[in-house]
Amino acid sequence: MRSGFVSVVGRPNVGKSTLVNALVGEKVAITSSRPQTTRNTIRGILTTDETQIVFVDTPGLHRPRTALGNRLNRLVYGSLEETDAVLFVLDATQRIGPGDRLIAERLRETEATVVVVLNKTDRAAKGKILEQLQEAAEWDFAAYVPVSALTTDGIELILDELGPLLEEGPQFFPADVHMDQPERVYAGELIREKFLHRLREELPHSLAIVVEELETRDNGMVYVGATAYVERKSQKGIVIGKGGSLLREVGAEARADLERFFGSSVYLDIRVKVEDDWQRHDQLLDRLGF
Ligand SMILES: Nc1nc2c(ncn2[C@@H]2O[C@H](COP(=O)(O)OP(=O)(O)OP(=O)(O)O)[C@@H](O)[C@H]2O)c(=O)[nH]1
Ligand SMILES: [Mg+2]
Repeated sequence: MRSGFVSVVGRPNVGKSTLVNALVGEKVAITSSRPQTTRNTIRGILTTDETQIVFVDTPGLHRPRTALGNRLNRLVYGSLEETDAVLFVLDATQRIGPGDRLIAERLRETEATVVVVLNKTDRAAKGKILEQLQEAAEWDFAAYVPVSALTTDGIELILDELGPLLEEGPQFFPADVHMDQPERVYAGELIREKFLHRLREELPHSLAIVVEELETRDNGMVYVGATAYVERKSQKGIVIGKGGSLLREVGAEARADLERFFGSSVYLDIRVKVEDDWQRHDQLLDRLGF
């Protein structure tokens, strides 16, 4: 078998997680229009008869302002040390900026083969796409592939580029496994995603979900007990909503996803707690599972 690890890196919100889901063909990572949705490296696994590619989705790279931000950046650059290839994702709807250039500089120092993926081409004019590709070509990376992770247009072209880079190696995961997250962590992510879709501005960054209980009851129902941590008292009310409305809506949406995932009915219980400034404290980050 030929196999390898491929890290997916780029600025926040360029579509890295959407891309990994498209490549794997399963929802392994949550996505949202809020920057910094991904907070951990998440492995998504694509297995065919002769190959296995382990895609490593990473948090968006940005100038860190908190202990959490620092951890995430270190995590991303750390992941590059064990990788065979890198997908460097750019957003076709935005100009190439200083953030992209900084990442490009760092990537030029790595030994891994770098493939540039220009994403969101469904929302950009042909002329703009060409301009961006030309501008990025100055970095002199191994290949440049325009795609839409959303419509999956061009996704096979990425696999065509990666195929020849894989070397003879072990099968890291069983063929039917698509991700490496524990069920508890994945369940927490699905819940967080529903909050992200409904919360505005800074609040998404202040939210952490911990699933404390996950068990199948005698009647076959899966019980999920989760806590939503916010950083300030004022945020608690927002997360709960008027008369509990937001929490109810998020709960219903998350439950539907969880039921699909577990293939059984789910009882979901979400509590909300305030944990002052958890993003800034290393001890709290440990406890919240970062
Ligand atoms: N139109 C369009 N939107 C896309 C495409 N890929 C991703 N998006 C959208 O862009 C937003 C960000 O996508 P994510 O996959 O969460 O981005 P990310 O790079 O993983 O973001 P972080 O984890 O925060 O760094 C979401 O609203 C996606 O639906 C695409 O090909 N076309
Ligand atoms: Mg992401």
